[in-house]
Amino acid sequence: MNKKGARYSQVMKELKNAYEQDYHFKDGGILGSMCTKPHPAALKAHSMFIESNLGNPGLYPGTKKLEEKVIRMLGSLLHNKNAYGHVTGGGTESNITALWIAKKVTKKKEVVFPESAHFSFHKACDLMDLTPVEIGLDKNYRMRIDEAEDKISDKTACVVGVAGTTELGVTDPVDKLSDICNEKTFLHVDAAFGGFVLPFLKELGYKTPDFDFKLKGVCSVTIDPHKMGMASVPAGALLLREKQYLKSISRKPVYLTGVQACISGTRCSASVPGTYATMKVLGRDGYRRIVKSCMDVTFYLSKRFKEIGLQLPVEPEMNIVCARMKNPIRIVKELDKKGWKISKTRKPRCIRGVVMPHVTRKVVDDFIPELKKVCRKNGEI
Ligand code: 0PR
Repeated sequence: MNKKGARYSQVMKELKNAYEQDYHFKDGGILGSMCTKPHPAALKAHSMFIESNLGNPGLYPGTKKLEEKVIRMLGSLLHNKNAYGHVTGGGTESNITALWIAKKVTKKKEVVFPESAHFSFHKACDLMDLTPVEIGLDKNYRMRIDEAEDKISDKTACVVGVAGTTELGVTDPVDKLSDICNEKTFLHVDAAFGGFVLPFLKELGYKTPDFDFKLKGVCSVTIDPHKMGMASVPAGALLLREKQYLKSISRKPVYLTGVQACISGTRCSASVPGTYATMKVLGRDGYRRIVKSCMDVTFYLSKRFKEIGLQLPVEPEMNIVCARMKNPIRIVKELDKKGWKISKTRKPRCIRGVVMPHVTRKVVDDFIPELKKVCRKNGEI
């Protein structure tokens, strides 16, 4: 820092320069992100509540009430109007908190999750000295239930099922996990991505698996408003079936104005009104329209992948499409140089398109010829 403050206009010029170096959803080249341009209501609400800090809730009773309403709305989306929980900084924080609760409640150490689970579960195991027990995948890249059943034991602190895997967007057989856990073993569902997709796919008439509190064995669910919920970053949420789960991690520091039952102390709370405003303005109809339009583009992208001779490991179940590649790293690198930001997967080796609302048919039409050239050059097709 300089001794003397710099000119405001000079600093703003620097910020503008940095902003221009970033990639933006509106420019169309981002095909590998699970986030998108937030809804205008989120932007407005977020800037309005920029001072809020739910780490000290007594000072922000208005924001606190909005958080309760957000939890109720998310709960009703996930078949539990009476769910407990809080808004977090995202899927990682929600997943770590879920395992923290499971550890406290059960006093056990093993966490059973599929190989396809997000790496936040490994972070959680590292942090809390829990033992990961990874389960293999079936031919559709879902958790193998026979293996899970074998490995769930009296040492299990938590079983995790994923509703919308990060890489392929498939959903584990959570109904079967719920039966196996039978309300005795803690079952957490990571619906960070799928939570704002599956309920609306169902309303659109798709055959979708049950994954939420409708299933008796499900104890907690991660759902991220900052992904398909169209809210401003960072906005995740953790929902819990029982009040005692929150109590197991709560603290009441004497110098603060309320209880904290979460990892963060001071926390970014502007995303709470951001999420509230977005959910209220969109309503179920709004989300259904968004999911429908993402799925239309998803099917279009998968058709165009096949037309240029690529193979899909699975047909898309939500708005994620993967195409097999011998060398996805090289393909992604070459596309990157041309301004296309698509991601890759480890298992199976693929390039991965996440069809968020900013990925339109026009984006696909511009992308496919470039992809074809790169694939031809590298002997992929
Ligand atoms: N659970 C699942 C199923 C996820 O897909 C993700 C994130 C998480 C948990 C963790 O969520 P947070 O990143 O909110 O903590 N999946 C993406 C990933 O890590 C997130 C992402 C978002 C990646 C935007 C890129 C990007 O531009 O790959």
